[in-house]
Amino acid sequence: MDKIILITGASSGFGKAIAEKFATDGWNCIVTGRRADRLNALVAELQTKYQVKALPLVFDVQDRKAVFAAIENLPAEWKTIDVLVNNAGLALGRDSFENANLDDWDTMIDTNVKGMMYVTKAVLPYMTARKKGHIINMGSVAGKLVYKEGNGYCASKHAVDALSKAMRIDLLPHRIKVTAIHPGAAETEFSMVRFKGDATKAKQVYDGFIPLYASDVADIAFYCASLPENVCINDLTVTSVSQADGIYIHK
Ligand code: NDP
Ligand code: 8X3
Repeated sequence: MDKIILITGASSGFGKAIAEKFATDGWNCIVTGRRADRLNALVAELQTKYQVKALPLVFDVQDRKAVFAAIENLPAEWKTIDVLVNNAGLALGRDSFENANLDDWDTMIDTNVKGMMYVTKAVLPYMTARKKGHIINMGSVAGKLVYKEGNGYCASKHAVDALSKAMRIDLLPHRIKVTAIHPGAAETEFSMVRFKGDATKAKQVYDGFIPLYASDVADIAFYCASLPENVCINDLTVTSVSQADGIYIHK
């Protein structure tokens, strides 16, 4: 099958927009997440609107066995994955270190760091066998600078940054590209998740400035994956015009 992309966290935000963007160019999409209803609706949209093949995979990236089972059990024609987007992730809470919730820390590290490692490890054999592939990791400006009350989330995204560098070095002999994209504040479901459903707090995050949108990040991921075989964008930080880095936002 021609051009296959696997996107984790495709039930919402960046991941969903990335699937839609690649589908406009004829890419067949494996879309993953925990919410089956959302993924099924996306698959129907991709098939009817863009006429591509699409496959939903429902698993929690924190669950190592489920990750490997889902990917190992892919039909053979879906295993020639050209692009893997490690996008599933979340922030939970915005608390000072001494007040932060231990379960929130566990979930962020297990999802953003270990989940990304499991999915990559499960997909890699199909890429190394072909000496071909592109891994795009979703970092954050929070992985470049630590901000106040960002402790666990910032640590997890710094780990994504470090692991992207590590993958890039170790995968050189296999000719696998590794791109880390580090977006600034983008209006998705991210803040609703971070503030555990508190819509007022979530909305306040984006008040008074122009944020990024999911489609912006999707366009960038698509650009990174559209370059000639010999070219790899290694690391890319992107913010809206209102933001300089993980700390300075002009309101
Ligand atoms: P959303 O909350 O809109 O989307 C997050 C996605 O991750 C959902 O599809 C969700 O699917 C999936 N996900 C979360 N936890 C798990 C899990 N345990 N197993 C499988 N899938 C999971 O947020 P964004 O689109 O904004 O976030 C996407 C990525 O971008 C994250 O890694 C985030 O840290 C990063 N990011 C976000 C920024 C922002 O300002 N929005 C800026 C910089 C980086 P489901 O719930 O169905 O499992
Ligand atoms: C999400 C952006 O600034 O909330 O990674 O950390 S920020």
